[in-house]
Amino acid sequence: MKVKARANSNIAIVKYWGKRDEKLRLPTNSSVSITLDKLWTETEVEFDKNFDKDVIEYIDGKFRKKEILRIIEHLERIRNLAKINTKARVVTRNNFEKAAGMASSASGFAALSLAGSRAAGLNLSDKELSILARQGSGSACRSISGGIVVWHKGEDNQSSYAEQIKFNDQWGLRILLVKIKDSKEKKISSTEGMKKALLSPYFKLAIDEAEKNVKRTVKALRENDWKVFGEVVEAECFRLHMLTMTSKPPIIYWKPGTLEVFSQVFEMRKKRVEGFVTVDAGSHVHVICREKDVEKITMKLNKIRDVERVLVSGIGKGARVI
Ligand code: 2P0
Repeated sequence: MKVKARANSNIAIVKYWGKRDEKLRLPTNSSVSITLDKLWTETEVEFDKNFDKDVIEYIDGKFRKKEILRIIEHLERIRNLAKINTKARVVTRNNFEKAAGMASSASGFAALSLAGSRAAGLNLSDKELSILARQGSGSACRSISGGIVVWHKGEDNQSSYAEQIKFNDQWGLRILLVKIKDSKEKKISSTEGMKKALLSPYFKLAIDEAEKNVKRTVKALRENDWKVFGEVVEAECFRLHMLTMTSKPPIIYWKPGTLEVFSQVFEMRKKRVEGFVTVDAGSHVHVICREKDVEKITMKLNKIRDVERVLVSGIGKGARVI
């Protein structure tokens, strides 16, 4: 059977940065993310008895060997669940550049989990899909349900999954994706970066803080408390990068343009144009703001020399068959 699915990417506002089980991808802390409507991966999976091996195709680019092996490993998980041993053909494409701190593995493994499980004859619930996607890439479990999502760190494989948070958006929440020029593919993958972070002397403190920030974020969303929400978004960005910078050896993902964006966003806030910054394992900045301020912030950031473009995203939907 052949099934095609689309999954949107997500930006973490409480960050995942550390695993307590490498194989199952169980995280050291819970996290929260916003699904992005502008960035997505589409993946088609076909299982056929006539195939003698798995074939993985990436439209508009090439996968590295390591990436292909990781996708085949995920097909194995799906085959085990469906109790089949048929080989598959996978065709995938992103509408954005992969591995530049823009979370392609999140939308990628979410789309693969949905298309693959359906093509294998399974009809998994969102919770089961989230558990499956998590094993392919941690952040992918947050791209199943859509909206704003909390990933419960859980105790074991079955209790570590993500679900949508109830949120009545009175802000017109927008995410500005600010691409910094000359940011080639990131050199240190998140998987590698997380291993190095375990050696930071601040690791335990950072984990405790993340759990508190999950609670603060959920409360701020429930109460529509913009100030607290924004404070936590930025605190989390700096908690993550404090960990990367104090890793052994240190990792610095930022570029000069990243800092220039921070500086302009902080300046605008003094004039009540309120955006809050967050950065993943790369140099690009995501500015979280309200609809009323989108134009002013976008115009200002587009003037920065090191900014290539600003893309305005709303809150995205969950993974779906197309
Ligand atoms: C996050 N990131 O919470 C954090 C913040 C990047 C910075 O999750 O090893 O690709 O595949 O489980 O999910 C990126 O890490 O890592 C990520 P793996 P993943 O979004």
